[in-house]
Amino acid sequence: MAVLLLPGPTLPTTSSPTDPIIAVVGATGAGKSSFIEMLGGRDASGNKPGVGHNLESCTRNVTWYHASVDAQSVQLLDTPGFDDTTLSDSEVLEAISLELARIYKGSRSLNGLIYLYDVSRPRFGGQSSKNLMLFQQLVGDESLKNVVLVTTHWKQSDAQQLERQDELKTKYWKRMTLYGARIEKHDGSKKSAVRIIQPLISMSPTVVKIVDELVDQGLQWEDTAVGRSMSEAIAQLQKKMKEELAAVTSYLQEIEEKRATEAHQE
Ligand SMILES: Nc1nc2c(ncn2[C@@H]2O[C@H](COP(=O)(O)OP(=O)(O)O)[C@@H](O)[C@H]2O)c(=O)[nH]1
Ligand SMILES: [Mg+2]
Repeated sequence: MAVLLLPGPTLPTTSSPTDPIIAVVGATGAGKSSFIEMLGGRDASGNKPGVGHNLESCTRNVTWYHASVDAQSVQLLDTPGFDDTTLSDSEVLEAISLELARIYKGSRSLNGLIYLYDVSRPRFGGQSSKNLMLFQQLVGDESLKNVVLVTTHWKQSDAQQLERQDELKTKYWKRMTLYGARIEKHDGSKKSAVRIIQPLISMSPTVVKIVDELVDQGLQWEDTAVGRSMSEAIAQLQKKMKEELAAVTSYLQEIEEKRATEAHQE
């Protein structure tokens, strides 16, 4: 895939070339759009983000919002969730990557990334693990200092959530924190959203790994770390489907042969 920088989603008209830029990522339903709405985010037409939008997974679009955080103007990038390794999720990752590459060509880079994680999810499964790996490959170790890992969907008196948060801190997110990523808890309030985003706003912009690979190194999507992981995952999926199809075909053939033998005996 060549880095064709087609016109991307419009930045709100209120944006200034010096506004800090923050991307909000995470699985579908983690609370990305809610987080942006909580900060008063509006798109170029003045619309709020579509919270709980079940069409999100169909649109696969990244959307820019403008917000004012303690009188500081910021640009927020709302992204679809890269939830599994189907072909369309590869498209989601591509869409995010291409938008970041596009703004980089216009001399703009991210000041920060907010990675939201729904702590009420029963367990950190294979999907969450894949998601996290892809996120790290997209960002790269050097930009992890510009990342905040945020737990959302906190419910009162749920001890398991604390256990899960502990597990994230000591296990799954440990590596990222060693590279400077922060961990925060979002209670769903505006105050909490402001507290989480505030330190990122004053950070120096960073060139995330995928942008360096696509633009500075001129790599094709397939040759980037994320692109390679996606191709491997898709190849595995295709292999599995092929095997399943072969098993079904052989089963049908067996039935057919059995029927033919029975018909012959009658
Ligand atoms: N309890 C709780 N619900 C939340 C929280 N954040 C989002 N939601 C709800 O979760 C659903 C999905 O949120 P949304 O912002 O659309 O998630 P997105 O897919 O990541 O953009 C919506 O019904 C939200 O109201 C949170 O921190 N706590
Ligand atoms: Mg959303």
